[in-house]
Amino acid sequence: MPAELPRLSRTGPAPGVGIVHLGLGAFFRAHGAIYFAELMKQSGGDWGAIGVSLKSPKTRDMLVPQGCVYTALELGRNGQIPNVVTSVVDVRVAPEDPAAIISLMANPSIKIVTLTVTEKGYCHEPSTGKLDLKHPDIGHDLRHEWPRSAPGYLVRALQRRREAGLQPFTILTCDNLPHNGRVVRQVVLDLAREIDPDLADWIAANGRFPATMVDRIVPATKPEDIAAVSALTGYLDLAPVMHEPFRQWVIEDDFVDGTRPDLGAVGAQMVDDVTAFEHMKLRMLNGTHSALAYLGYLAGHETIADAVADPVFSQFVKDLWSAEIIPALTPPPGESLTAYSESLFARYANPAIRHRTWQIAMDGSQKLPQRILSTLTENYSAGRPSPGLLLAVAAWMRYVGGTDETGRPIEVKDPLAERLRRLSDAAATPQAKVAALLSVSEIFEPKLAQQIQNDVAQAYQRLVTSGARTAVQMLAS
Ligand code: CS2
Repeated sequence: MPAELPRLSRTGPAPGVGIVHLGLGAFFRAHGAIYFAELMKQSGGDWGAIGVSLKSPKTRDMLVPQGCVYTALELGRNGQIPNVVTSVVDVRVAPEDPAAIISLMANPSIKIVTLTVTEKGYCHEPSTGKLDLKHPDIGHDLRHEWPRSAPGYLVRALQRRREAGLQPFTILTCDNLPHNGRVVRQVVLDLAREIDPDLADWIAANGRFPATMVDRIVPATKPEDIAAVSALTGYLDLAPVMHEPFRQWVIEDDFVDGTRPDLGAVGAQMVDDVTAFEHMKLRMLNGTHSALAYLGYLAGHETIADAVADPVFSQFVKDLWSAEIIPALTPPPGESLTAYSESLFARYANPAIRHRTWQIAMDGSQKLPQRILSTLTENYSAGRPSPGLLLAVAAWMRYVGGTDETGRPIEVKDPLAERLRRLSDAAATPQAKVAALLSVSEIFEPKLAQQIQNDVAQAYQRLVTSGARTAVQMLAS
């Protein structure tokens, strides 16, 4: 690292703060924070954000010494465009001082709490959408005033605002969950009801939880990216983010007192109902991302771009869209799903984006239902064959078994990793492994599990006998 370079720092005054963001990771810094920065550049307003890390101090330790500004590097096919993002004003680490986070969120200047806490951060049961009262962090938050979980912070801060006679903040979730607004509303109300039923009634009456669809491909920043940003800009930035040129943000226009920044002026789409956009994106983008991640990883492809550069996988993903996913979707107003699939393919193929299959493979137990299983459910009831999606489910099962095709261990990151591994190890045959994994009812609804069991078992057997790449190739013939 060229240590003699000057460190990036903030040059102008920091904006006023109207937003607290829970779970400050690369995605929000390369997406929402850029919309807010552009908005303030265009028309002012106090829409700066204080980021809160719910676990690790890493982001704070990198960002605070450089005034919380950072480089967002756009990686297009024709070059790289650095942009210094100034809308994040401070970063706090929640476990170091939870009381200070509650006070911050209860401050009347805070109008919106945005969240990217990943699928598992909502502590809900994916099959019912209800708060998982057995979740250890929720158990903690029920017994203690100072919380650990995202729902805990939201509820305790709303409680404080109610006591102070303030309005709630709008809760704007930016995670890839179906009905994400409804999910966050449900977990907040469930937790509030356990703590104080009157608080739950007040939140139900006054709170707002607009659903959103967020989209931008943001691979994790690698050490070599930091060096590349230095070489390009002449300064040292220890917390850059890498992103593709494309971005999309569709937001339900439902804010407390109608108070919101004019995000439409910087390209967000404000709509009454986000459902069709959300289904399109979760199933067409995230669904094929996960399918390419498990099958591509097993076939030895490091990134999505590498996978779709392989003709076997490019045919596979195109067939998934046209034969299995699009037929089960209703296009959002003004969108052509075929055109959307073509633009997705071009985004995947962008060689400048090194988005690792291993990164996308993470947390599959939390991702499969909305990305792949929802389409499978609809295809089974319509009598439509889904050989590619079934193979993707089998590949996930192979992957969580923990050994790749060359016999090397896979580092499986998933909240259910240990349990999945035990289930897989305890079963001797492909059929038995598939049956054991399909019994995990947080992931698979029993009816679907029964419907897909034989087909997934055959697909799993093909993966074992022929390997992932050949199994994918066999689908086309
Ligand atoms: C990816 C997403 O890591 C993953 O699971 O599928 O992060 C994806 O890149 C974004 O949702 C794109 O908007």
